Amino acid sequence: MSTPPRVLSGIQPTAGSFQLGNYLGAVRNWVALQEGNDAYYMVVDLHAITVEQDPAELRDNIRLAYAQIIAAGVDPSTSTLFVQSHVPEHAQLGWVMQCITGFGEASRMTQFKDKSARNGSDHASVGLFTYPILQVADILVYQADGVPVGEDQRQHVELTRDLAQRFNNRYGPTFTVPKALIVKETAKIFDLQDPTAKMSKSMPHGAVFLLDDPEVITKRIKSAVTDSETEVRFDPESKPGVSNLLTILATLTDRDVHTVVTDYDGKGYGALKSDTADAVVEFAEPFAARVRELMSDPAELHRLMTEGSAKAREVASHTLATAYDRLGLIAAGG
Ligand code: AQP
Repeated sequence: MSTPPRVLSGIQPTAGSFQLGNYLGAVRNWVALQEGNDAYYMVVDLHAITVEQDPAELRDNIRLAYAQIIAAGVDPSTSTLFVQSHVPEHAQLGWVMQCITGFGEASRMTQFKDKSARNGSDHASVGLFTYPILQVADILVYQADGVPVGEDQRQHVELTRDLAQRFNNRYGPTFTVPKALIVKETAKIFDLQDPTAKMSKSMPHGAVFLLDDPEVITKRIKSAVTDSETEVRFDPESKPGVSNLLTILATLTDRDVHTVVTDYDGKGYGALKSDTADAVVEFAEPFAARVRELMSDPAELHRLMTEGSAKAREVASHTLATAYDRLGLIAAGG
């Protein structure tokens, strides 16, 4: 029997709740990818600290992120679900990868430019600058075959492939060269107040947080920015607000967006908003209840984290030891 492909992905604990885009664009696919793949999913807490975090909030957010991944449908007994900082090999291999990355090469990563501009470039940390290289290590340390990511992360997977090949050429075959799994039908969800920007945890005014109360979620969606026309049509260029609502509704109800549009023949934006709000609440209510249940048993949550990181370390420690050896480092005690 051939071994199933290994896939890997992660999410940052940068807020107490996932926003709808995190779920529809990422975690929902993780659930589907558990089938037929050897899946590794993680809460990337070391990436979250590239910007300043309040320690008490971060601690809560790591647990909440872990619980939300399970509540969304990732099964920790099927997938390897862990917290990045529990596996020190990420940071260790991250250093190795930094040492084979050119400064110019790192400077060309567009996400740094975007994120540092958001935070004011004078305040951007070196960690934010090098985070794509830590991401390279996150992927290579598990010898992942595929990385399910959104289009915005394609450049980072390219960097991963370049660095894996560079290392392999210099020191001998060590790393699997992974492929980006850009899931075509992956929904990109836009900000409800500025539908030209992606929905983001760090832009709370235009985001739908899945752990918010149903009334808050409904109010958010009902006050989404649309346009001055009345016709419900899928046209992301000229009707980004309405198209975003259609994408949300279609993805949540597993329908094609063009099929959804036909339901609104002769109906206005009010009906679309109301149905979209209902669909989000229908998902979010049981999701939040499951998260509360998981959070009410911190010992069990911690046990799952510990088990997940132990499974992850079995692979990561082996890869790191091989990479160190290829580089000419001497194993301690060996
Ligand atoms: N709006 C979105 N539409 C589709 N996918 C999205 N993702 C995020 N926003 C959308 C996907 O969610 C996964 C985890 O994201 P992350 O938390 O690791 O980083 P991010 O992309 O920076 O997410 P946020 O919510 O915007 O967080 P902050 O505000 O902290 O930067 C990724 O696969 C991402 O593509």
